Amino acid sequence: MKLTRRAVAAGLPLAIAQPALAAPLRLGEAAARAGLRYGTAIEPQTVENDPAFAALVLDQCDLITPENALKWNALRPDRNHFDFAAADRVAAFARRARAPMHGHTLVWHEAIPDWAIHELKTGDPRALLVDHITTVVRRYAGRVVSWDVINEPVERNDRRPDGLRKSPWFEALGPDYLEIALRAAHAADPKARLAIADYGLEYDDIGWMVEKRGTMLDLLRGLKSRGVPLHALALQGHLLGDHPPAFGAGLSQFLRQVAALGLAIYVTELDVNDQHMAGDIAQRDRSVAEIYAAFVRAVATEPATQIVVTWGLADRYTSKVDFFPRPDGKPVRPLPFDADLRPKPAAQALADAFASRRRS
Ligand code: 9MR
Repeated sequence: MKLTRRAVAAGLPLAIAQPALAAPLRLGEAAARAGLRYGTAIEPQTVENDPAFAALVLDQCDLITPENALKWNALRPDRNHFDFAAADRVAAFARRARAPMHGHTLVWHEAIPDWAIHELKTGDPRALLVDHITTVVRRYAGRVVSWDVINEPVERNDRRPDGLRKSPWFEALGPDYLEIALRAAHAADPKARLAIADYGLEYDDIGWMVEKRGTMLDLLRGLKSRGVPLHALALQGHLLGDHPPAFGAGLSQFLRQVAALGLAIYVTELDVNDQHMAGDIAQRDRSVAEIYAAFVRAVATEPATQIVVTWGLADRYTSKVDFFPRPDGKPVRPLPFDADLRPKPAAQALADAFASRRRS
Protein backbone atom coordinates (compact mmCIF):
# COMPACT_ATOMS: atom_id res chain seq x y z
CA MET A 1 0.00 0.00 0.00
CA LYS A 2 1.36 3.36 -0.95
CA LEU A 3 1.09 6.48 1.12
CA THR A 4 1.55 9.59 -0.95
CA ARG A 5 3.90 12.38 0.00
CA ARG A 6 0.91 14.67 0.51
CA ALA A 7 -0.90 12.35 2.87
CA VAL A 8 2.27 11.94 4.89
CA ALA A 9 2.70 15.71 4.95
CA ALA A 10 -0.88 16.04 6.11
CA GLY A 11 -0.28 13.60 8.94
CA LEU A 12 -3.30 11.55 8.00
CA PRO A 13 -3.95 8.24 9.69
CA LEU A 14 -3.22 5.41 7.29
CA ALA A 15 -6.38 3.46 7.93
CA ILE A 16 -8.60 6.40 7.21
CA ALA A 17 -6.64 7.67 4.24
CA GLN A 18 -6.45 4.26 2.56
CA PRO A 19 -9.63 4.14 0.42
CA ALA A 20 -9.04 7.48 -1.23
CA LEU A 21 -5.36 6.79 -1.78
CA ALA A 22 -6.19 3.52 -3.50
CA ALA A 23 -7.56 5.64 -6.37
CA PRO A 24 -5.63 4.64 -9.48
CA LEU A 25 -5.50 8.06 -10.96
CA ARG A 26 -4.47 11.51 -9.82
CA LEU A 27 -6.32 14.31 -11.55
CA GLY A 28 -3.85 16.98 -10.48
CA GLU A 29 -0.99 15.06 -12.09
CA ALA A 30 -2.97 14.31 -15.24
CA ALA A 31 -3.74 18.00 -15.58
CA ALA A 32 -0.17 19.08 -14.83
CA ARG A 33 1.21 16.74 -17.50
CA ALA A 34 -1.01 18.58 -19.98
CA GLY A 35 0.04 22.01 -18.76
CA LEU A 36 -3.19 22.54 -16.81
CA ARG A 37 -3.92 22.95 -13.13
CA TYR A 38 -6.78 20.96 -11.58
CA GLY A 39 -8.53 21.78 -8.33
CA THR A 40 -11.78 21.79 -6.41
CA ALA A 41 -14.03 24.11 -4.46
CA ILE A 42 -14.30 23.22 -0.78
CA GLU A 43 -16.00 24.28 2.43
CA PRO A 44 -13.61 24.34 5.41
CA GLN A 45 -15.66 22.07 7.66
CA THR A 46 -15.61 19.18 5.19
CA VAL A 47 -11.84 18.88 5.05
CA GLU A 48 -11.52 19.53 8.79
CA ASN A 49 -14.12 16.99 9.93
CA ASP A 50 -13.69 14.28 7.32
CA PRO A 51 -10.08 13.03 7.09
CA ALA A 52 -10.81 10.61 4.26
CA PHE A 53 -12.30 13.40 2.17
CA ALA A 54 -9.37 15.67 3.07
CA ALA A 55 -6.98 12.92 1.94
CA LEU A 56 -8.78 12.66 -1.38
CA VAL A 57 -8.56 16.41 -1.96
CA LEU A 58 -4.87 16.40 -1.00
CA ASP A 59 -4.25 13.52 -3.35
CA GLN A 60 -6.16 14.85 -6.35
CA CYS A 61 -6.01 18.64 -6.28
CA ASP A 62 -3.39 21.29 -6.98
CA LEU A 63 -5.71 24.29 -6.63
CA ILE A 64 -8.26 25.14 -3.93
CA THR A 65 -11.28 27.42 -4.26
CA PRO A 66 -13.28 28.46 -1.20
CA GLU A 67 -16.84 27.53 -2.23
CA ASN A 68 -18.44 30.18 0.01
CA ALA A 69 -15.85 31.50 2.48
CA LEU A 70 -14.76 34.52 0.41
CA LYS A 71 -18.27 35.76 -0.38
CA TRP A 72 -19.48 39.01 1.17
CA ASN A 73 -21.98 37.27 3.43
CA ALA A 74 -19.15 35.16 4.88
CA LEU A 75 -16.60 37.97 5.23
CA ARG A 76 -18.70 40.95 6.26
CA PRO A 77 -20.86 40.66 9.38
CA ASP A 78 -21.20 44.46 9.34
CA ARG A 79 -19.79 47.63 7.80
CA ASN A 80 -16.82 47.95 10.09
CA HIS A 81 -15.66 44.37 10.47
CA PHE A 82 -14.19 41.59 8.43
CA ASP A 83 -14.50 38.01 9.59
CA PHE A 84 -11.76 36.01 7.91
CA ALA A 85 -12.23 32.90 10.04
CA ALA A 86 -13.73 30.59 7.40
CA ALA A 87 -11.52 31.87 4.57
CA ASP A 88 -8.44 31.45 6.74
CA ARG A 89 -9.44 27.86 7.45
CA VAL A 90 -9.60 27.17 3.72
CA ALA A 91 -6.26 28.94 3.30
CA ALA A 92 -4.76 26.74 6.02
CA PHE A 93 -5.93 23.65 4.17
CA ALA A 94 -4.54 24.96 0.87
CA ARG A 95 -1.21 25.40 2.61
CA ARG A 96 -1.36 21.79 3.78
CA ALA A 97 -2.04 20.81 0.19
CA ARG A 98 0.84 23.02 -0.95
CA ALA A 99 -1.69 24.41 -3.41
CA PRO A 100 -2.49 27.99 -4.34
CA MET A 101 -6.07 29.26 -4.15
CA HIS A 102 -8.44 30.59 -6.77
CA GLY A 103 -10.55 33.30 -5.10
CA HIS A 104 -14.33 33.31 -5.43
CA THR A 105 -15.65 36.05 -5.48
CA LEU A 106 -15.32 39.79 -4.89
CA VAL A 107 -18.36 41.15 -6.72
CA TRP A 108 -21.56 39.15 -7.17
CA HIS A 109 -25.26 40.04 -7.13
CA GLU A 110 -25.91 37.27 -4.59
CA ALA A 111 -24.56 36.58 -1.09
CA ILE A 112 -24.53 40.28 -0.18
CA PRO A 113 -25.58 41.00 3.42
CA ASP A 114 -28.58 43.28 3.98
CA TRP A 115 -26.50 46.04 5.56
CA ALA A 116 -24.35 46.23 2.42
CA ILE A 117 -27.39 46.36 0.11
CA HIS A 118 -28.64 49.26 2.24
CA GLU A 119 -25.29 51.00 2.18
CA LEU A 120 -25.08 50.65 -1.60
CA LYS A 121 -28.30 52.66 -1.83
CA THR A 122 -27.60 55.25 0.84
CA GLY A 123 -23.83 55.45 1.45
CA ASP A 124 -20.70 55.66 -0.66
CA PRO A 125 -20.86 52.55 -2.86
CA ARG A 126 -17.52 53.17 -4.53
CA ALA A 127 -15.69 53.39 -1.20
CA LEU A 128 -17.51 50.30 0.05
CA LEU A 129 -16.44 48.28 -2.98
CA VAL A 130 -12.86 49.53 -3.13
CA ASP A 131 -12.26 49.11 0.63
CA HIS A 132 -13.57 45.57 0.52
CA ILE A 133 -11.52 44.51 -2.47
CA THR A 134 -8.37 46.20 -1.20
CA THR A 135 -8.61 44.57 2.22
CA VAL A 136 -9.46 41.08 1.01
CA VAL A 137 -7.08 40.90 -1.95
CA ARG A 138 -4.17 42.29 0.08
CA ARG A 139 -4.75 39.78 2.87
CA TYR A 140 -4.55 36.79 0.55
CA ALA A 141 -1.89 38.14 -1.83
CA GLY A 142 0.50 35.34 -2.76
CA ARG A 143 -1.98 32.70 -1.57
CA VAL A 144 -4.91 33.53 -3.85
CA VAL A 145 -3.18 33.60 -7.22
CA SER A 146 -6.28 34.24 -9.32
CA TRP A 147 -9.63 35.83 -8.55
CA ASP A 148 -13.16 35.72 -9.88
CA VAL A 149 -13.22 39.48 -9.40
CA ILE A 150 -16.67 39.75 -10.92
CA ASN A 151 -19.10 36.87 -10.96
CA GLU A 152 -22.07 36.64 -13.36
CA PRO A 153 -22.11 40.24 -14.67
CA VAL A 154 -24.18 39.44 -17.79
CA GLU A 155 -27.97 38.97 -17.72
CA ARG A 156 -29.57 39.48 -21.09
CA ASN A 157 -33.07 39.29 -19.59
CA ASP A 158 -32.37 42.63 -17.91
CA ARG A 159 -32.59 44.03 -21.45
CA ARG A 160 -29.83 46.57 -21.37
CA PRO A 161 -28.09 47.12 -24.74
CA ASP A 162 -24.74 46.19 -23.17
CA GLY A 163 -26.19 43.04 -21.61
CA LEU A 164 -25.06 43.97 -18.11
CA ARG A 165 -27.03 42.58 -15.19
CA LYS A 166 -28.89 45.15 -13.10
CA SER A 167 -27.16 43.91 -9.98
CA PRO A 168 -26.97 45.95 -6.76
CA TRP A 169 -23.45 46.93 -7.86
CA PHE A 170 -24.68 48.06 -11.24
CA GLU A 171 -27.60 49.98 -9.75
CA ALA A 172 -25.26 51.80 -7.36
CA LEU A 173 -22.32 52.49 -9.64
CA GLY A 174 -23.45 51.95 -13.24
CA PRO A 175 -21.32 50.04 -15.73
CA ASP A 176 -18.17 51.52 -14.19
CA TYR A 177 -18.38 49.07 -11.31
CA LEU A 178 -16.52 46.46 -13.36
CA GLU A 179 -13.58 48.74 -14.02
CA ILE A 180 -13.54 50.06 -10.45
CA ALA A 181 -13.41 46.52 -9.10
CA LEU A 182 -10.73 45.27 -11.48
CA ARG A 183 -8.50 48.28 -10.90
CA ALA A 184 -8.84 47.97 -7.12
CA ALA A 185 -7.96 44.27 -7.24
CA HIS A 186 -4.94 44.91 -9.45
CA ALA A 187 -3.69 47.70 -7.19
CA ALA A 188 -4.06 45.45 -4.13
CA ASP A 189 -2.10 42.54 -5.66
CA PRO A 190 -0.47 43.31 -9.02
CA LYS A 191 0.59 39.66 -9.40
CA ALA A 192 -2.89 38.17 -9.03
CA ARG A 193 -4.60 37.07 -12.21
CA LEU A 194 -8.01 38.70 -12.51
CA ALA A 195 -11.01 36.99 -14.10
CA ILE A 196 -14.59 37.70 -15.00
CA ALA A 197 -16.70 34.58 -14.44
CA ASP A 198 -20.09 33.61 -15.82
CA TYR A 199 -22.37 30.69 -16.56
CA GLY A 200 -24.29 29.94 -19.74
CA LEU A 201 -21.40 30.21 -22.20
CA GLU A 202 -20.91 26.49 -22.73
CA TYR A 203 -23.47 25.09 -25.18
CA ASP A 204 -23.52 25.52 -28.97
CA ASP A 205 -27.19 24.58 -29.35
CA ILE A 206 -28.83 26.75 -26.69
CA GLY A 207 -29.78 30.08 -28.25
CA TRP A 208 -29.43 32.32 -25.21
CA MET A 209 -26.00 30.88 -24.45
CA VAL A 210 -24.78 31.53 -28.00
CA GLU A 211 -26.06 35.10 -27.70
CA LYS A 212 -24.47 35.48 -24.28
CA ARG A 213 -21.07 34.59 -25.79
CA GLY A 214 -21.40 37.61 -28.09
CA THR A 215 -22.41 39.85 -25.21
CA MET A 216 -19.50 38.61 -23.12
CA LEU A 217 -17.02 39.15 -25.96
CA ASP A 218 -18.21 42.75 -26.35
CA LEU A 219 -17.81 43.30 -22.62
CA LEU A 220 -14.30 41.80 -22.57
CA ARG A 221 -13.26 43.78 -25.68
CA GLY A 222 -14.46 47.03 -24.13
CA LEU A 223 -12.54 46.46 -20.92
CA LYS A 224 -9.35 45.41 -22.71
CA SER A 225 -9.52 48.36 -25.11
CA ARG A 226 -9.67 50.72 -22.12
CA GLY A 227 -6.59 49.11 -20.59
CA VAL A 228 -8.49 47.71 -17.60
CA PRO A 229 -6.49 44.98 -15.81
CA LEU A 230 -8.19 41.72 -16.77
CA HIS A 231 -6.42 38.45 -17.42
CA ALA A 232 -8.95 35.66 -17.83
CA LEU A 233 -12.48 34.64 -18.64
CA ALA A 234 -13.81 31.97 -16.30
CA LEU A 235 -16.47 29.63 -17.65
CA GLN A 236 -18.31 28.18 -14.69
CA GLY A 237 -19.05 24.91 -16.49
CA HIS A 238 -22.26 23.87 -14.77
CA LEU A 239 -23.16 21.25 -17.38
CA LEU A 240 -26.56 19.73 -18.07
CA GLY A 241 -27.09 16.02 -17.62
CA ASP A 242 -30.28 16.01 -19.67
CA HIS A 243 -28.91 17.82 -22.70
CA PRO A 244 -26.66 16.61 -25.53
CA PRO A 245 -23.01 17.58 -25.07
CA ALA A 246 -23.02 20.26 -27.78
CA PHE A 247 -19.46 21.52 -27.30
CA GLY A 248 -18.32 21.86 -30.89
CA ALA A 249 -17.14 24.45 -33.35
CA GLY A 250 -19.10 27.24 -31.68
CA LEU A 251 -17.41 26.76 -28.33
CA SER A 252 -13.98 26.40 -29.94
CA GLN A 253 -14.46 29.58 -31.91
CA PHE A 254 -15.64 31.46 -28.81
CA LEU A 255 -12.59 30.31 -26.86
CA ARG A 256 -10.28 31.36 -29.70
CA GLN A 257 -11.91 34.80 -29.75
CA VAL A 258 -11.40 35.14 -26.00
CA ALA A 259 -7.79 34.00 -26.32
CA ALA A 260 -7.23 36.47 -29.17
CA LEU A 261 -7.93 39.26 -26.67
CA GLY A 262 -4.90 38.06 -24.73
CA LEU A 263 -7.04 36.43 -22.04
CA ALA A 264 -6.53 33.09 -20.38
CA ILE A 265 -9.47 30.69 -20.04
CA TYR A 266 -10.45 29.11 -16.75
CA VAL A 267 -13.12 26.56 -15.92
CA THR A 268 -14.05 27.32 -12.34
CA GLU A 269 -17.24 25.52 -11.29
CA LEU A 270 -17.39 22.35 -13.34
CA ASP A 271 -20.04 19.76 -12.50
CA VAL A 272 -22.85 17.87 -14.24
CA ASN A 273 -26.43 18.31 -13.09
CA ASP A 274 -27.98 14.82 -13.02
CA GLN A 275 -31.30 15.95 -11.53
CA HIS A 276 -33.40 14.74 -14.45
CA MET A 277 -31.20 11.98 -15.85
CA ALA A 278 -32.93 8.64 -16.33
CA GLY A 279 -31.41 5.21 -15.93
CA ASP A 280 -29.66 3.25 -13.25
CA ILE A 281 -26.57 4.50 -11.50
CA ALA A 282 -24.15 2.84 -13.91
CA GLN A 283 -25.89 4.36 -16.95
CA ARG A 284 -26.08 7.77 -15.34
CA ASP A 285 -22.43 7.70 -14.35
CA ARG A 286 -21.44 6.78 -17.90
CA SER A 287 -23.49 9.62 -19.37
CA VAL A 288 -22.13 12.10 -16.83
CA ALA A 289 -18.60 10.97 -17.74
CA GLU A 290 -19.30 11.50 -21.45
CA ILE A 291 -20.48 15.03 -20.75
CA TYR A 292 -17.35 15.81 -18.70
CA ALA A 293 -15.17 14.31 -21.42
CA ALA A 294 -16.77 16.24 -24.27
CA PHE A 295 -16.57 19.58 -22.48
CA VAL A 296 -13.08 19.24 -21.06
CA ARG A 297 -11.67 17.95 -24.35
CA ALA A 298 -13.10 20.98 -26.13
CA VAL A 299 -11.79 23.42 -23.55
CA ALA A 300 -8.42 21.72 -23.03
CA THR A 301 -7.70 21.85 -26.76
CA GLU A 302 -7.54 25.64 -26.55
CA PRO A 303 -3.98 26.57 -25.56
CA ALA A 304 -5.21 29.57 -23.52
CA THR A 305 -6.95 27.25 -21.05
CA GLN A 306 -5.02 27.13 -17.79
CA ILE A 307 -7.14 25.83 -14.93
CA VAL A 308 -10.02 23.42 -14.42
CA VAL A 309 -11.84 23.45 -11.07
CA THR A 310 -14.75 21.17 -10.23
CA TRP A 311 -17.46 22.49 -7.89
CA GLY A 312 -16.67 19.86 -5.34
CA LEU A 313 -14.73 16.63 -5.74
CA ALA A 314 -16.95 13.83 -4.45
CA ASP A 315 -20.73 13.40 -4.36
CA ARG A 316 -20.49 13.31 -0.55
CA TYR A 317 -20.38 17.11 -0.57
CA THR A 318 -22.20 19.02 -3.30
CA SER A 319 -24.56 21.97 -3.15
CA LYS A 320 -26.49 20.25 -5.95
CA VAL A 321 -28.23 18.29 -3.18
CA ASP A 322 -29.97 21.49 -2.09
CA PHE A 323 -30.43 23.24 -5.41
CA PHE A 324 -31.14 20.36 -7.81
CA PRO A 325 -32.47 17.34 -5.87
CA ARG A 326 -33.69 14.43 -7.95
CA PRO A 327 -37.47 13.97 -8.13
CA ASP A 328 -37.00 10.23 -7.41
CA GLY A 329 -35.33 11.11 -4.10
CA LYS A 330 -32.11 9.28 -5.03
CA PRO A 331 -28.75 10.92 -4.25
CA VAL A 332 -27.33 13.23 -6.90
CA ARG A 333 -24.05 12.18 -8.56
CA PRO A 334 -22.60 15.29 -10.23
CA LEU A 335 -18.88 14.97 -9.37
CA PRO A 336 -15.85 12.83 -10.36
CA PHE A 337 -15.81 10.74 -7.14
CA ASP A 338 -18.79 9.09 -5.47
CA ALA A 339 -20.16 9.52 -1.97
CA ASP A 340 -17.82 6.72 -0.80
CA LEU A 341 -14.90 8.65 -2.34
CA ARG A 342 -14.36 6.08 -5.07
CA PRO A 343 -13.50 7.33 -8.56
CA LYS A 344 -16.44 7.29 -10.97
CA PRO A 345 -16.18 7.05 -14.75
CA ALA A 346 -16.17 10.86 -14.71
CA ALA A 347 -12.79 10.88 -12.93
CA GLN A 348 -11.20 8.74 -15.65
CA ALA A 349 -12.95 10.83 -18.29
CA LEU A 350 -11.41 13.98 -16.84
CA ALA A 351 -7.93 12.44 -16.73
CA ASP A 352 -8.30 11.25 -20.34
CA ALA A 353 -9.59 14.64 -21.46
CA PHE A 354 -6.61 16.36 -19.85
CA ALA A 355 -4.29 13.91 -21.61
CA SER A 356 -5.98 14.58 -24.96
CA ARG A 357 -4.53 18.10 -24.85
CA ARG A 358 -1.01 16.69 -25.06
CA ARG A 359 -1.91 14.91 -28.27
CA SER A 360 -3.82 17.75 -29.92
O1 9MR B 1 -22.32 26.05 -3.94
C1 9MR B 1 -22.64 27.31 -3.38
C2 9MR B 1 -23.66 27.17 -2.28
O2 9MR B 1 -23.14 26.42 -1.21
C3 9MR B 1 -24.12 28.54 -1.82
O3 9MR B 1 -25.19 28.39 -0.89
C4 9MR B 1 -24.57 29.39 -2.99
C5 9MR B 1 -24.94 30.82 -2.58
O4 9MR B 1 -23.83 31.52 -2.07
O5 9MR B 1 -23.54 29.46 -3.95
C6 9MR B 1 -23.17 28.21 -4.48
O6 9MR B 1 -22.16 28.39 -5.43
C7 9MR B 1 -22.54 29.15 -6.59
C8 9MR B 1 -21.35 29.99 -6.99
O7 9MR B 1 -20.94 30.79 -5.89
C9 9MR B 1 -21.66 30.86 -8.19
N1 9MR B 1 -22.15 30.05 -9.29
C10 9MR B 1 -23.25 29.15 -8.97
C11 9MR B 1 -22.90 28.26 -7.77
C12 9MR B 1 -24.03 27.27 -7.47
O8 9MR B 1 -24.00 26.22 -8.37
